[in-house]
Amino acid sequence: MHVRPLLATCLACAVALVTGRVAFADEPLAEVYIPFALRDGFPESPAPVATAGPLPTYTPPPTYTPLPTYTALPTYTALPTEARPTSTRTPTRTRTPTPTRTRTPAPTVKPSPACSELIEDGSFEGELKAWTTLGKGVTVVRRDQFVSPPDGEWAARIWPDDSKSAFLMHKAYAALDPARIESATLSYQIDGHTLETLDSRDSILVGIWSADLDACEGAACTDTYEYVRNQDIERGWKTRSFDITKSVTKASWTGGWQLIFGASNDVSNSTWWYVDAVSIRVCTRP
Ligand SMILES: [Ca+2]
Ligand SMILES: [Ca+2]
Repeated sequence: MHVRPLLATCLACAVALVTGRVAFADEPLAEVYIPFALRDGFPESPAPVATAGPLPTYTPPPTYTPLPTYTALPTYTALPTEARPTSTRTPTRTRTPTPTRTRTPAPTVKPSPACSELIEDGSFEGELKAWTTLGKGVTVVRRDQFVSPPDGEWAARIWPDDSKSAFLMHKAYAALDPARIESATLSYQIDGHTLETLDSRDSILVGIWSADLDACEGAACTDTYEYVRNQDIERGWKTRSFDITKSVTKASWTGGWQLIFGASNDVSNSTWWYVDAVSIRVCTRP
């Protein structure tokens, strides 16, 4: 048998087997290939074919479960330090030292300064014996219906004429030693009266003046302690007091010093003054 035809036949058979058609009528076969099993006759019984057991049940692999996403652990935060409570223990009481008693020294007994009165007849009860006057209109008057002296029965009155001035001056003293003078105080009582209706027409001054006006000039000769104009008059007796230490110790007044009351009137409507209880009290250091 030739191989080529046999292959063609077998191919046809195979096609027939596959397609279910028999092509034997159209294509004569020179030789039909018969398999050895068929050529040798069919076996009486087919060889038993091992029966395949049931397939094992398919067990699917376990479903893959993804691992949980890694979560970073929280950062460790240190626990706060516990505040230590402040001790409430009461501090130990400090003993207050007892102050040392200081012995108070006994006060020094200061001897009283010796004081004296320089004005002679300051109450004018002796009719101007220690006084001098300059100009007209200075006199002493006794208590009557017009005047009531505060000291004794008499007082000095200074009543210049119109357009005139008048002065009442106590006798002079030499300058006192400033190192020895504790104080020098001038005091007096004064009562002014006026008929003047205009301001600053009449006036009176009270001061300590140089006893030698020719030895000094102008304001350097006078220390005025009071100056009263007619419109400033307060009716009734008024007490005045001044520290005149600087005046009575003034060495530049070579002729000494003296107390002066000086009044002045203008052309009309005169003004007059009563003066009493005049005093200059000087206290010296022991
Ligand atoms: Ca008097
Ligand atoms: Ca006048």
